[in-house]
Amino acid sequence: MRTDLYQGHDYYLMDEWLTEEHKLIRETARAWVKKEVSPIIEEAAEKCKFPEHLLKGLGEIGAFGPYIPTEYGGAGLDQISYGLIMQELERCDSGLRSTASVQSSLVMYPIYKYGSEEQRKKYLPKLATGEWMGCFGLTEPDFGSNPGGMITNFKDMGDHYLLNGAKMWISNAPFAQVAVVWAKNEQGRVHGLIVERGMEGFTTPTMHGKWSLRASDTGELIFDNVKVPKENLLPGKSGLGAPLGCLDSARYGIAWGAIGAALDCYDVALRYSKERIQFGKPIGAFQLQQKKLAEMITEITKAQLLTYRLGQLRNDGRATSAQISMAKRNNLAMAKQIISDARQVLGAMGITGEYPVMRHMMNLESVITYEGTHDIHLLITGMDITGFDAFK
Ligand code: TGC
Ligand code: FAD
Repeated sequence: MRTDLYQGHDYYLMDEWLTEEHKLIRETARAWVKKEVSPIIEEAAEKCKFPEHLLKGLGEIGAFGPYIPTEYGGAGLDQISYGLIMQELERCDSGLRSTASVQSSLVMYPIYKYGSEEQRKKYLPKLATGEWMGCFGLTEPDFGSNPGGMITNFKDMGDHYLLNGAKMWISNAPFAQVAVVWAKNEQGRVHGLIVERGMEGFTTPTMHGKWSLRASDTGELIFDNVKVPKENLLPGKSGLGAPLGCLDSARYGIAWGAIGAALDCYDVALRYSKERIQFGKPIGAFQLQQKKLAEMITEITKAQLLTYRLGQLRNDGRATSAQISMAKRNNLAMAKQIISDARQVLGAMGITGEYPVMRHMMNLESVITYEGTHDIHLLITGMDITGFDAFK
């Protein structure tokens, strides 16, 4: 098993912009990851199973609902803190970050933002500790990039709603106690419903055969005449803007997470380039390897600057959805390129589980697709700057 020797990289001295609390939060997450996750992550990815014993620890480091107010069990932190935690988790594995960002931004956030006071009190404290886990059902077999076409629906039966349909590619579904599900009412309006494990007609089959994000559990959500109590409807917002508003928060976390994956691969490649001798010299002494490493730290630094600024805008409540799309798209493309170059620096060792590079490379194939694909985010930027909608 490889010892996790990771040290952060801060080429433009951005730590000077962090508070002592930010640094403490980052160090706490990093130390926990090194002790509890790094030693087992490779095996979890091989087995294609999220290590559920980690949930309690994720709750303890504040990874579930970092920015949800403390009165509901959240950590009450700012957006930079949230980003730093996501960066440290994805530095280890995208699946680990995925588990935390779904819980925080796609389950706790909609319940906090659109839920009733009773719903907040019932669900948020248990979700914050990881005692209950949640998942977010938006994507359907025939509606991925275009969730507005969804066919999952519910009918008002007087004393309850009757939910029918299916969701696919749902992170955390196989073990979640709670699902925030987006479905259309009889008028075709999208609403969020809280569906609980154990409700008759609700099943969550695991999806098998993934070569990416293997340390995260992915499943389907099947609703076959599920009776959902009326008090489980999220009353605060309806329409497609409700689920898309949650995506803003998750996409922001992913932008930080991608930097984490890139930093890990840069860190490994830099160290390897100083140790691996060929032709009588460390390979880091050859210009071609230096080009790769120099470009890696340049691109990481640019992404760090972009994302820190986005965090400031979010703290001020001024970040737009299009700005978030730009960061998610840019940082994923950046991380994918860096990981590909890092794999080359490592030669044959780069394809083994001895190093994390190949696992990160496979993970990012999911991350660049979920929460809006690379192309969808480009079209969001295109629409923002031209005013023309090129989706349809
Ligand atoms: P469009 O007509 O543009 O918008 C419908 C309504 O939504 C509003 N809106 C937003 N509101 C808040 N935040 C955003 N980011 C928003 N984007 C749009 C919009 O203003 C409008 O409001 P209103 O009041 O006028 O009705 O919708 P469209 O059907 O044309 O679609 C636009 C498009 C393509 C950008 C959108 O559908 C989209 O983002 N598609 C990508 C789908 C996606 O990202 N799915 C993610 C599923 S969840 C997931 O992947 C979790 S992985 C988690 C993990 O494991 O980490
Ligand atoms: P499609 O929408 O079929 O797109 C296929 C291709 O067509 C893409 O390249 C896309 O960019 C392109 N395309 C589509 N529309 C246009 C257009 N208008 N113009 C140009 N190109 C276009 N979803 C959830 O709801 N909850 C989850 O927890 C969740 N977790 C996931 C976990 C994993 C591991 C993965 C892989 C996915 C997950 N998803 C989840 C689903 C994810 O959000 C969708 O896969 C994603 O939104 C893309 O949808 P799709 O796969 O159906 O691709």
